[in-house]
Amino acid sequence: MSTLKETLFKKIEEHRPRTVRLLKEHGDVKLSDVTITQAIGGARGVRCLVTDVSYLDPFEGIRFRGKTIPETFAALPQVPGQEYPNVEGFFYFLMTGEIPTAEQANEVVEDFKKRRQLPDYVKDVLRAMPGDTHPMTMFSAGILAMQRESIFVKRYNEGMSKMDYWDPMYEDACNLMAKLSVLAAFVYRLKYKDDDQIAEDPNLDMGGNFAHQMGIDKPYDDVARMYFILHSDHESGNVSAHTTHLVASALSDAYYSLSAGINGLAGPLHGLANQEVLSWTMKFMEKLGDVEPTEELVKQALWDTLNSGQVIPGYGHAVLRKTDPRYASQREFCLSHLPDYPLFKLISMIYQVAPGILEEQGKAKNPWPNVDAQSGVIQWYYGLTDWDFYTVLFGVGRALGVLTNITWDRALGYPIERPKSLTTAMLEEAAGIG
Ligand code: CMX
Repeated sequence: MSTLKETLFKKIEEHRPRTVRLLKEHGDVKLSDVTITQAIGGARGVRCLVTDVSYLDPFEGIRFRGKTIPETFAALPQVPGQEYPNVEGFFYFLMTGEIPTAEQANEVVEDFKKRRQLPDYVKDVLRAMPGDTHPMTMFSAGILAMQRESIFVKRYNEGMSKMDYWDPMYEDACNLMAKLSVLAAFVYRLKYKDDDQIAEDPNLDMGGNFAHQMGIDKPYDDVARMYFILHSDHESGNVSAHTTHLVASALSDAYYSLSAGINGLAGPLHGLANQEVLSWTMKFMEKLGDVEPTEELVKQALWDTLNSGQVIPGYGHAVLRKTDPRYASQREFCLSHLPDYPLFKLISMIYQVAPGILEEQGKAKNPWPNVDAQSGVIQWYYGLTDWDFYTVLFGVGRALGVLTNITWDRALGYPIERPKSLTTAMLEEAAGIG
């Protein structure tokens, strides 16, 4: 058994009695009352999900296993010649809550290398899709096509104790996680580079091999590492995490569950916002022609968007009430790597004016930028200008968190999810107007 799996098992055995005790001795303790606004309004703020993988504070932002983003980057083993840690070591941390040693992180790097071969039939499925298929559809279809590989299904059909569910779920999670960046690069080169594929490099970790298979030079390997880690997890209530968890709760395997979560990520109010940000910005620049962008012109364009009933992509959040630290982290990267890049300057100008405009409009509860407002400019700078691919990058990263979560869901025996619905007449009756 690998060190990661052994450590995970130890953590699971330590954790199980905590969940059992809460259920047995304190199951009636109330966490939330649900209002009519919450029932109609997307369950905002209803506290009814449990995860220990990450926690999102509205003002501080995300903590992975108790650590902020800077603390996470500082704690993970540094790799000589790299600015960012290996994604594989971060996966170890998310799964177990323990910072791996360099050796332990490297063990996951080597393990994932053995698992990352993309089956040929997946390539055939993707090649059969029309050329104008959205890359998120291709990414999701590629994941779903691999469902026949599920070890969970095989073991389940053989007859397996509930206590063992986590083991094949973990194996599926690792097999998938190892393949996702290879799948993403395949989709990219199929769709935008005439299917001119680049063979994987067995000497490289996930970030390095991804950059290599995308055909983008250094430091894109570090960009990929940073990007995948930053997008990994945002507690459990966001659409991609919640969907993956929900589907897995029916004991659907990791392939079914992740593909479903990726479909949720493909919505413009969620992960697709990163493509929308670039699309909005490029349309704005196109309209300007040779005219230099100014704050006044940006303000006008933002108002035009709002007045036409559309949202400003990359701004606002259901939980956050300040600038997203994932935005701040990418902004720091830009300030050190591309401070004078015109597109970065424009994105910074939007940051100067958009929050004020959203406040003036008075609708958005959070006028500050989220992760998606800053990510596209980095991709663009390194030559990845096909912005409809950006959400696939988000998807590779998000898988780190959601696959960890569904492994723990099985370890802790979380049941099939099934909230209760009411009719409108019932709400009226509860409100005393029925
Ligand atoms: N531009 C314009 N209006 C916005 C807005 C924005 N960026 N953010 C919120 N609003 C509006 C909402 O549409 C809503 O309007 P209605 O009352 O007419 O329905 C009102 O403000 C209140 O919304 P809220 O409670 O502040 O925000 P929600 O929790 O409902 O939605 C989110 C959150 C992210 C969907 C929303 O802020 C939004 O649409 N942002 C733009 C899209 C985006 O960047 N999404 C990415 C989020 C991060 C991610 O998941 O990747």
